[in-house]
Amino acid sequence: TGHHWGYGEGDGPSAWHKNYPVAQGSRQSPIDIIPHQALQDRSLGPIVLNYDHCTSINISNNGHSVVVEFDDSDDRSVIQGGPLDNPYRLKQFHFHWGGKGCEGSEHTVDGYGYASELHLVHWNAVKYCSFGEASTAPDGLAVLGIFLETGDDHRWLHMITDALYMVKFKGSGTEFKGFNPKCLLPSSLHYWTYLGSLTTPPLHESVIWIVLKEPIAVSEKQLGKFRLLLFTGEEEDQRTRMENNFRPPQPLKGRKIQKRT
Ligand code: SG4
Ligand code: ZN
Repeated sequence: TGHHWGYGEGDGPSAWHKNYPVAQGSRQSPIDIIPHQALQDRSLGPIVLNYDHCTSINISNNGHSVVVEFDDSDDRSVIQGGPLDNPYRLKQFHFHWGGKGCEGSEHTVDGYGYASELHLVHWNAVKYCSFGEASTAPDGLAVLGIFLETGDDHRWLHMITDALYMVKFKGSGTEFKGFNPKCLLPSSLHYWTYLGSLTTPPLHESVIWIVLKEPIAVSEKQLGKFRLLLFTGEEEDQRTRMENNFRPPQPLKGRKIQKRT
């Protein structure tokens, strides 16, 4: 902990392995998903999202992304089914995005990226006592990835983009109650799933990834509001725009991708 990392020239993804050797490990994320290589497993059920209670607490800028945190003291907001043996509790969601065009997602599909990617991070509270403990266990986390493509305005993303001016600087945050992430889901929950890692240091190989096939549409104007955020704190003289905060695809190393249509 405490190592400095970022998305810049010297401290970006290609340098992370120096402080975090697991960056070159056997189950790193993200990956390029090649749909025709994904296997349909008959035992793989649909994913079920129970986000009926609005347990969001706050929104903040942690210097790497914008994060909405949830009350995870009970099972009110969980993901289950699909590849998961237990319900996993929603802890937070955050975004990755580019500076322009159709670059910005972490996962790619047949080599193509999307403008942004939303990650809903959940942890296994049946097997582990805390998020911290779960985040180092091979089945500790389940992250639901949703692609954002540019198109029409997204009706509900405004709830978030309208709050971004409050969290412009690294270290800033504000209350953000009653937000139900259900409104950010596409109509289909068909997905790809594989075993991977956190996509930022400490890059723990603890994530069961579930990536939805169907993207949601958001407007350029909405994405533009994310790009007004800063990687830097209020006290820093040099201001750096928060953009291109994504890690590129990592080697598959023999892993199998499964799908559910
Ligand atoms: C982003 O940097 C988030 O801001 C982090 O959230 C998150 O870390 C990190 O990405 C890695 O998560 O789904 N992309 S990812 O693999 O969830 C964690 C916070 O630091 C541990 C709160
Ligand atoms: Zn992420």
